[in-house]
Amino acid sequence: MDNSALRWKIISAFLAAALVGVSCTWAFTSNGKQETTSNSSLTASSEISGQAETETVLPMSREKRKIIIDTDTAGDDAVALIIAAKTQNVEILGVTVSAGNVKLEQAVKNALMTLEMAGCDAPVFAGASAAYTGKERETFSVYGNDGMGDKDLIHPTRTAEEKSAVDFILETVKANPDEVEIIALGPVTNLALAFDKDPETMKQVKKYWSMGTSGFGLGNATPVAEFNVYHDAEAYKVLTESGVPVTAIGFDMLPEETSFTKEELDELEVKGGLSEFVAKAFSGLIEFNTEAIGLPIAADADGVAMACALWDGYLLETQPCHAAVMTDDNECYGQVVLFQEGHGYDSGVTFDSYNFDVATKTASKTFKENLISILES
Ligand SMILES: [Ca+2]
Repeated sequence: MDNSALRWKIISAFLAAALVGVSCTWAFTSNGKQETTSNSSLTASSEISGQAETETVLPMSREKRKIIIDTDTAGDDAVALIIAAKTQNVEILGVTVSAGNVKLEQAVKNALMTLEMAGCDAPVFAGASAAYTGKERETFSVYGNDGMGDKDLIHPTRTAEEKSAVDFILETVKANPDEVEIIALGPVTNLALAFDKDPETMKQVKKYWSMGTSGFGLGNATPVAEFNVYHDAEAYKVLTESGVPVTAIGFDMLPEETSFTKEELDELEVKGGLSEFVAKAFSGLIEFNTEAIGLPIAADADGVAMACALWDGYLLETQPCHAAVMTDDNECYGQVVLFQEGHGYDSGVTFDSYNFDVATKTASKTFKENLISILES
């Protein structure tokens, strides 16, 4: 299908949806939670030549968005990049990279390769190779040594831009004040360094999204810490204490229905194109989880975070919190303690600011179906 035909199908479907009264509104519940309600469906029916035909409509952002993606690119970041590249009304101004899942050079290559596969020419900027404190960062990938399943997928034809990630972020935000959203999929070292260099400009970011924290569940790096925060808790502390609005999608937003089974990935792999690319990139995670937890499944934290940020009707509920990041060198390193707004604590503790919105409910059952539609588009 060429682009114009695809565009017309999407427009037609949305007009049809509008006629049956689609609505998507923000509301505040009595306990202070933000809630989105939507009766929109990501599939729409149309009548062609007297025959009913159901067509899948790609998930989209109804508002035009300008985004910067900050990533430590491995398999699940790759899926998130593909989602962003393929979601309607989203302009990726640039992709900034840090070490995390894999070392910086490998993460940059993974980002470039993924964008090429997705047909996206957004520029890529290399950022931090070490943690915010300057310590060499130990990388760890559950996606194989190259972060992409060790399937020899990585042959990008482009290279990263000369400009540093921090300079790109600051110059871009300055040129588009209160218009740019930053979606962070890895340790937020690049963002913390940008806050250090020019905090006033970083306050002109429209909104920050973070795949980070364990939400209200357990961690994956340790029992209390989620991987991205654990890899640079000092950087995360800079972000949470800056006072900017952050929406965090924690590790507890990955219910089983968002995970792929080995059989599902095998089915994707034979389809070729982006489906095969993602299936191969995730093969390392299947192997890791089979050994670590006895389950041959692949969850996609960054993909889910991107869906929360960009897809209309996917993020259903958030809880405003005050976030306190633990940075002492002990078993609690990387834990984020979430004080909920509107919740009375026996200690009587309250805070001036509850700028850290934590995802508590998503349309998780739609994630895989929508992602597969994107991979096949
Ligand atoms: Ca990541």
